[in-house]
Amino acid sequence: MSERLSAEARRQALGGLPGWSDVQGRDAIGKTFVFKDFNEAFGFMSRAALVAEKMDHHPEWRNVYKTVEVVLSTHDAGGVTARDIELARAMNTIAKSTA
Ligand code: H2B
Repeated sequence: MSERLSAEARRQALGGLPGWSDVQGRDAIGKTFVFKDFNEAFGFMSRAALVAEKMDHHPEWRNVYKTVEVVLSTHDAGGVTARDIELARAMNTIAKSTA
């Protein structure tokens, strides 16, 4: 099982993840993605869902029209682990190529 990242490791990881930041009040990271329209937002979610399922690591997320709010935390570990960083990175890559 993955271990929670140290404060320093997490700070460094977030430095390389544009748009991601600590979630207030809990041990998690989050990002709000805004797309052109619902079609693009849902396309992003579909592709991210396939990656998440393959990783067996799943996001908490909420979609309203063209906005997707994502929160990542490793529930089994009670906080942010390398698995969250990996999924966050994959989501940024998917969002870049979603158009
Ligand atoms: N997703 C997330 N975000 N955190 C987890 O701890 C987690 C998960 N655990 N997806 C997985 C599923 C676990 O429950 C299964 C049994 O592997």
